[in-house]
Amino acid sequence: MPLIAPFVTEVHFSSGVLSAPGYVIQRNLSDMANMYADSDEAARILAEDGDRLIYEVQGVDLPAEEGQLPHCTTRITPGRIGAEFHMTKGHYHARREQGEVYFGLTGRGWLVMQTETGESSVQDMVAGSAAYVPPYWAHRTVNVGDEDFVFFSVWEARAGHDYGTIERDGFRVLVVMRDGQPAVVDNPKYG
Ligand code: PAN
Ligand code: ZN
Repeated sequence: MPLIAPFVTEVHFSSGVLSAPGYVIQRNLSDMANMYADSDEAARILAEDGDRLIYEVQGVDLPAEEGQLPHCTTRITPGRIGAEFHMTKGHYHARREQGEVYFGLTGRGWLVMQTETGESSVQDMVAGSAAYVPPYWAHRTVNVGDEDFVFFSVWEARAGHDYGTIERDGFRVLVVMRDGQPAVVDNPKYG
C-alpha cells in the first residue's frame, strides 16, 4: 500500500464545497427520473421546467485500497418530485460488511436505510448529527427541509457501491409530503 501524506481539506458547511475536491459529481433529475414514484411528474418537470440539480457530491481522491478512508460532502437541494422529496440514488455497499458514518452540516434530512432481510429504518439528521450506517444496510438521504441539506460521509475504500439493486427494486419506503409534513409511506412499487 502506498504511503499517503497526511492532509487537511477545508469544508464549507452550508455549501459542501471542499477547498481542493478530487472529484465533483452532479446528479440531475434526468439521471434518476425513474427512481421517483411519480415518474409522470418527473417527465413533466423535465419537459417543462428543465433538468434540475438534485444533489452534488464533492470528494477527495484516494486509492481504492484496504484501510483508506474516502470522504466527501453531499448537498441535496430542496424540492419535491410530486409528493416525494429530493433524495440521493442510494445504494448498498458492494461489500455488504462495510459500514459508514454521516455527519450533518446544514439543513435537515432523513436517512433511509434497509437490509436485504426485511428491516427498515429512517433517522432524522440535522447539523451536528453523527449518523451510523451499520454494515448490511442500504442507505439513501432525503432533504425534508426547505434549504440545502448538506452532510459529510466517511467510508472504507473497498466498500464499493452497488447501485443496481436499488435501481431495480427501489427502497421499501418513500419520504413524501403529507398534510404539510414529511412522512414515511410504503413504496407500492418496491421489489
Ligand atoms: C455517500 C453517497 C453520497 C451520494 O457518500 O455516495 O451521499 O449518494 P449516492 O452514492 O447514493 O448517489 C455514501 O454513502 N458513500 O458510500
Ligand atoms: Zn455508502
